Amino acid sequence: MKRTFSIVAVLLLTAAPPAVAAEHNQMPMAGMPMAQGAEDQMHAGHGTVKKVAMEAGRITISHEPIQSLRWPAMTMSFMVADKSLLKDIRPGMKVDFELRKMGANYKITQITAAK
Ligand SMILES: [Cu+2]
Repeated sequence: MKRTFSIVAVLLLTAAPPAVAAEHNQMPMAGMPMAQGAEDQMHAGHGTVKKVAMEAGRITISHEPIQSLRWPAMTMSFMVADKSLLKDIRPGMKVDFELRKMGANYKITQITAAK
């Protein structure tokens, strides 16, 4: 057991985030169209609300394809950047929303009833 732990520790140290980030910044733009700048890019989505979990800051949406992310239509659960975004949102509503990559996940940064 102890031995397993030390191997895991070595692997974690090897993959230390700062080294990876530095390497990533030095990559040329060519050949990686979507990756660079994806962190602060906005993506617009449209869909129907299936479930709202305001306390958890989560919402489930059956969304249409999102071209800018190359996502097909699907039903999925999203975190919202701020729980208060959900205060007027109810299941069954058609909504327009904006996604932004925050850390490892895409979070909803704006959501309104579709016009
Ligand atoms: Cu999706």
